[in-house]
Amino acid sequence: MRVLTYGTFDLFHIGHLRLLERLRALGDHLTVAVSTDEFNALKGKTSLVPYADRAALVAACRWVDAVIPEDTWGQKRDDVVRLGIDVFGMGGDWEGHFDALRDVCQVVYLPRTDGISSTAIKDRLKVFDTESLQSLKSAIETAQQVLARLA
Ligand code: C2G
Repeated sequence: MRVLTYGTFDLFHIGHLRLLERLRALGDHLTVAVSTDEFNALKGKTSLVPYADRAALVAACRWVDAVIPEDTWGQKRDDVVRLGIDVFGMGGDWEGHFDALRDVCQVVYLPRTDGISSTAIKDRLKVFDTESLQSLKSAIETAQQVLARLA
């Protein structure tokens, strides 16, 4: 059974890994279509990691047998037919979005892994960016000045 999925896979994390592991377990071959940087722009997403590196990281995953680029929303049906896909699978946040493919393959939505996302990782990293550190520094200086006046 050949399985297919799509995604950005920015900052490859355990949620991505657990999804790919479960999708691979549905068959004996898993193809992952990784969103190109240009397609990400269409999705309104900017990834920190460029396409070539995101694709290489996904391709290195033991559960992945092939990686192709995802350039458009509309390529899924052609990919399913061209690649002889039996099962199309996505994480649960996409529940119902791809049911139209049910005439050419099985469609499954698997529960997401809680507590992790590329967005959450980026937000946690934001506290270390120079602007945030600068405002923290000036807040500390202000507090020191107030304390000095109180002393
Ligand atoms: N995912 C997950 N658990 C998480 C985070 C993500 O199971 N904690 C799943 C998502 O549900 C998705 C896959 O991992 O199926 C890839 O997630 P993203 O890289 O965020 O992909 P997305 O932006 O949803 O792109 O045409 C479909 C799109 O390309 C999907």
